[in-house]
Amino acid sequence: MQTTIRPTVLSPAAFAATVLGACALVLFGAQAHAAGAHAISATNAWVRWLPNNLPSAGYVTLNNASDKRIDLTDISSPDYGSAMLHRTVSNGSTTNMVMVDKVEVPAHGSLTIAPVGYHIMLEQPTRKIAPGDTVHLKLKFSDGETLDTPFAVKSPGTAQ
Ligand SMILES: [Cu+2]
Repeated sequence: MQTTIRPTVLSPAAFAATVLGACALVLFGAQAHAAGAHAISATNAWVRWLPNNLPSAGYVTLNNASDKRIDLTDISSPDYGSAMLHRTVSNGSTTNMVMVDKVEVPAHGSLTIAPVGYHIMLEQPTRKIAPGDTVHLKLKFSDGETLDTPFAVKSPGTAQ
């Protein structure tokens, strides 16, 4: 076998592939950097599932590692047509849910979205969801970051 080295001319397709490859590397590098710089992290993310297409409730603890207040401002999900932040308000005999625009994650602190208090109301599932599944919620924050967070789906009897 003999290898000959010849000057090569890249075809337009090969050239495009080379350039796109380089761009993908740059993008990957940028994302890796951004991931390391996230101020907010999510732990203990789970969904209290209810049967018969009843609304489910999402719960999560958000930790803010930065020295600035950051608000949770928007929630969306590929798994639900509707995902909203709600607060449970009780005044004596009645309990109501009110929609909340945003909620603060204090600097160097945490926000616990837990039963009795805040919840993420999840309605209109886009697929069949059952206990044991994982659903994904995109949590958007006032500093511009978006946290794609996996939530463990649990049956109503499962307390945490
Ligand atoms: Cu609600």
